[in-house]
Amino acid sequence: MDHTREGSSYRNRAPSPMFAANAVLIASFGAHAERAPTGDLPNRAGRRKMRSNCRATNDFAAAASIARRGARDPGMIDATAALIVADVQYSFMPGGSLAVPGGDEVVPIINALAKRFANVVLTQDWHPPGHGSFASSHPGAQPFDTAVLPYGAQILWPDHCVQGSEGARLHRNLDIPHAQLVLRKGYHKDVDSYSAFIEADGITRTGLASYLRERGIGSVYVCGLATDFCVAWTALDARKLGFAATVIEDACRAIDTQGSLASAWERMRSAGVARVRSTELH
Ligand code: VGL
Ligand code: ZN
Repeated sequence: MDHTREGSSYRNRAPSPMFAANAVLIASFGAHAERAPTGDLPNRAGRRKMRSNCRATNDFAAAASIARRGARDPGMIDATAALIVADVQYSFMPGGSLAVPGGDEVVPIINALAKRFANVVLTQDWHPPGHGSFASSHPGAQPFDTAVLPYGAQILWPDHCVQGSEGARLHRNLDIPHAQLVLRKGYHKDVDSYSAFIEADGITRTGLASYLRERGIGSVYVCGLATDFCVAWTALDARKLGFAATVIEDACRAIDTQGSLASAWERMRSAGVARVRSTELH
């Protein structure tokens, strides 16, 4: 089995005198944790979830440190989950170059939602000028045409989210000061990336899966823009990479071109992505 360095040193520590008293908890972590975390402990369901996250991540030290952090506050989603807030940027707002209908309506919903997550990742679509997903980069093409690029079919978009431009900025009313990571994607000139995990070539990784695993995170909740592109592709890749994934539908808005919204929901359903409203989350 493949242990992180932290995992090995944790495992090699001398057993504590509390060993017997904490036998139940030790059993819940399996044979690899010889020393029980201290402090308030999560309930049985929380421990079960942590154990399965551990299996997904192979990161026992991270799971143990999450357990040490103690029981969750009421209203908080458990500490092994992360909220991914996709592309709440001006290009996707009403008046932006790739406006998503009602795109600005998600901002207050996401602000409220994010307060319930200890772990929040923001993403930014972040294209260089002349990006391969822009219709303007393909002579004779119009926005929303489909082109065949070396990695497959690609919808061509109006220029949007150009690195450093106003359109690429996160909405100023987004109020998530505790967000820990701003992940940029789509910065390779010839490859698009709707997904926050894997670029559109299906191969190149952004690093997000490793980041989450190192932090003992085993499930993601995805919201933002757009439901049928960044949100859906991120949730689908999360499943592919072994994470539990949930889309919070009222905290998303869609582009919906060429049947993209219906097909995204269908692909997510068959991949085991859960679909909830923010009021149903607990
Ligand atoms: C997106 C179209 C083009 C998205 C990004 O974030 O959903 N959609 N680039
Ligand atoms: Zn884009």
